[in-house]
Amino acid sequence: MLSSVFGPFAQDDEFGSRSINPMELYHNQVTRAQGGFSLRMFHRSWGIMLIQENISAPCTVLDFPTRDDFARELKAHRYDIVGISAIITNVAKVREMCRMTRELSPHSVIVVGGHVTATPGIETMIDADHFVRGEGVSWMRRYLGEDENAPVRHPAIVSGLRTRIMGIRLPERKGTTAATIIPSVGCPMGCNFCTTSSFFGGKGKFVNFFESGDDLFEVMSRMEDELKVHSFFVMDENFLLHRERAMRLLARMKEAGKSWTMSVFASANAVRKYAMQELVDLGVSWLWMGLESPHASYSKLQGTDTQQLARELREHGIRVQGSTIIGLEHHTPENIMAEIEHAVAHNTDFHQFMLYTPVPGTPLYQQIEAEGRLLDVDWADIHGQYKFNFEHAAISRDDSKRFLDWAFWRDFELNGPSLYRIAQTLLAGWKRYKDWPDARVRERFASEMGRLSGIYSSALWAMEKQFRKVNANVSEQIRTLRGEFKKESGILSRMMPAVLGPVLLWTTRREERRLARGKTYEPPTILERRNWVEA
Ligand code: B12
Ligand code: SF4
Repeated sequence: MLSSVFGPFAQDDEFGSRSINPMELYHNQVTRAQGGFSLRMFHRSWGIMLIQENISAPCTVLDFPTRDDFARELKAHRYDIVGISAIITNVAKVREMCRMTRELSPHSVIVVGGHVTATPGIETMIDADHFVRGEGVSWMRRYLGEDENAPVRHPAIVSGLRTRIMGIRLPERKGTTAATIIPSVGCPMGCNFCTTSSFFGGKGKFVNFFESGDDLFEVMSRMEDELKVHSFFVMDENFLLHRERAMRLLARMKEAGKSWTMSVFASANAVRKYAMQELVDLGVSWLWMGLESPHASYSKLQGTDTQQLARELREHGIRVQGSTIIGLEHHTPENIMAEIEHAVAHNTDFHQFMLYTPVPGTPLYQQIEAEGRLLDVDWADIHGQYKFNFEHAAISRDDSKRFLDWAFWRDFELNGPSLYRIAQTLLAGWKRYKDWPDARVRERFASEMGRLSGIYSSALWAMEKQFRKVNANVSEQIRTLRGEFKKESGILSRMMPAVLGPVLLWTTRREERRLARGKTYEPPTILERRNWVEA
């Protein structure tokens, strides 16, 4: 059995769950200040899905169990191996799961994998047999006596589940949600704070599962068939850095007339290796990019005017998700507001803010430890969304939280709900590409506009009303955008806001009341068996 750690997640408990740290990407780290407009969704534990797909042994994946689910599964079957996947924040849950396994399934070999294994002294904290650092597919194959160098088979992964926005849960029909593709793990850029880079070898290293554009094209075509999708969430820390692979993929897409869209992570220096047109041709529709302070010395940003880059990308219909670190070494209470204003002025579609956080395994952690500046903080509270875990030269722990919270709020207040911003980007892309000669590109924007213009117009109607009390100027801008949508939409979509707008306003207000009462959301427990023969 391969299991992720147990929930519930979005509440404070003795196993390290924290209400501030829900199992939701956007609401946790990106749109958390956006109230009823926050994008809420869950993502499966892809690491164990990948391992399950690549071994021939009968294997159960148990995702987001409760403690009772985990105990029940341990008792229901005789598992030779119990593998637990976790990150450092959840180390106390791993300890408890190992204790439970020893008690309920004493014959099982316990294997702990994932980022949690970088926790200093984990061998003495936790009763497990193996701690697997780095890439897990090859380790598990080797352990089971299988060929560790066999090609990696990609599992069919629906990228997100139970998506919710404006108080409404979106319907989950086959093909409506992107497929996750994992081309590689790690990143060769080796930024000093970056845990994914250091976990898979650090500077200059990473592990590629699919070497070439041809390999990727094959995987994506298979996912298109199996999941009926045309859009992909590419889980690669720096997808665009590998230009040769991306350009070969584009050539294959062109040959086959594929009008796919892709959400990718890439550093600014990697984005700059491409002409805008190449990105659009490739179907890049969502770009997650670090926008660290202009005074930081990260090579990934060098020579790039990131504000201009963000603007340009959005003008070409590419949604930009910025990511900014709060509490870099040079930040002080005097300069940090200006740095946050600089970040917010990028006016990206989404903006993630994270505290500068020395995490075990990274060069930054070693440095701060050597300088004696690490603070004694519970692992469960070291996740970048609460307070510093180190002595900062100029900013106190409590102030770190205040500045972080302010950054989220400022971005929301000044730029409006992210849903409004992505509608803006879609419209810009549509206007630019609706008559484009390449049908693959034209169709992509046309299909999104066709499907969503009525829905966006209705959401804009509700946002305009609801946002008035936050920022009247932005509410006016939302109104203007609604007018533009009206001009560009067909007759049905033009009529939709009159009906759907008030409904969305009502559901948003209801959601805000629920949130004010402390409502939180939990991922569902999922159990999947592979190569399974009932005894
Ligand atoms: C998707 C994701 C999430 C999802 C959750 C998915 C889930 N179901 O758990 C969401 C968005 C909710 C999330 C939340 C958080 N996340 Co997160 N997340 C990721 C992300 C982007 C991708 C993970 C992934 O699937 N990678 C691809 C797979 C293939 O890689 P992998 O998981 O590492 O697995 C490989 C190996 O580690 C190993 N392995 C993994 N498990 C096991 C188990 C066994 C038995 C074995 C043998 C091997 C093994 O084998 C796998 C294949 O090689 C990573 C960044 C990244 N690029 O990895 C961050 C990352 C894992 N998250 C991180 C953090 C800090 C968080 C948050 C605390 C951040 C926050 N404040 O919002 C929260 C925690 C939420 C909570 N309550 O637990 C950190 C972990 C840092 C650390 N050192 O512990 C990462 C590395 C991001 C980063 N660079 O800081 N996250
Ligand atoms: S570019 Fe991004 S993923 Fe790569 S090492 Fe730096 S922070 Fe990590």
